Amino acid sequence: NKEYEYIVVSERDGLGFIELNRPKVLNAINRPMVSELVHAIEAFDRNDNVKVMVLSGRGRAFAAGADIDEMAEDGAIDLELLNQFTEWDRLAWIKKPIIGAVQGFALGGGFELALCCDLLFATEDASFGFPEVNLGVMPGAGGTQRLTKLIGKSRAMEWLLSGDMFTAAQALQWGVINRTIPKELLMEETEKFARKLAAKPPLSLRLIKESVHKAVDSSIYEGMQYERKNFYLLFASEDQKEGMKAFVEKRKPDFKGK
Ligand code: CO8
Repeated sequence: NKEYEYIVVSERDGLGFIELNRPKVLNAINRPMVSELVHAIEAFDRNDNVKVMVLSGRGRAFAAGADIDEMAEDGAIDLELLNQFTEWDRLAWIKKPIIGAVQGFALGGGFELALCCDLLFATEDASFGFPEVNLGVMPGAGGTQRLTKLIGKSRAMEWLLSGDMFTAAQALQWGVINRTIPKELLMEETEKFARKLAAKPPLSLRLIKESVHKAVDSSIYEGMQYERKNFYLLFASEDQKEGMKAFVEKRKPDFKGK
């Protein structure tokens, strides 16, 4: 873990933890942090001991956005040549479930990072927003697309055009997050849920995640063909045989991830 400067990673009991670690600047996401994040998440994705990942931020924010200092002087051509989002976009290809545990601010790029998670748990005092409009820019890492697909045009417009911060209660009501949790219990409850998922057959988790992603991005017909292929594919796994046999024999299944 010494290889990372801006994040902290750890692994225990089938779970991979990634914590953003620039608390003094509310975990503002600079470019090296994106590289580290993608590197760490991809490493957990390949690590057989890790079934589920948990992403959180240290200090009083999940992440207050991309690092404004870093990009303040950039020009459009600098950004085009930098092509920084090729790395970021790889987060969309991660196979294992990622649970985001959000406390404090999830703003701008920090909110976009949260939207890359499969499930979001947040403290009651968390706040979410896209303040880019107040800086003369706009989201650039999927915010306008992911939020709109998630909550629909009208609500996304309100959020994105106003730049306002919304409460966790509002985010919950609009279906952006899965649940709110009292602050002192956030990590405990998130971990409990992650453990529950980690006990499931990993191949099912992978193909369910992949199929749900497909639904966001395709017609019902196309998505259902995709779902069916994944459904059939699971019948090639030992875990399917074991899961169904265990049910018939009225015992607990012993899943192997194969
Ligand atoms: N970038 C750099 N530094 C930041 C950022 C940021 N996004 N957010 C906070 N900080 C720093 C502050 O400058 C301050 O540093 P210092 O102590 O040296 O002055 C420290 O964090 C603490 O912040 P505050 O003193 O401002 O704390 P407050 O509690 O008063 O305010 C706020 C908290 C309201 C969250 C405030 O810090 C704020 O408005 N931050 C900026 C939020 C923002 O505009 N975010 C959007 C950034 S643009 C963006 O994300 C574009 C995404 C494009 C793609 C990204 C891919 C990764």
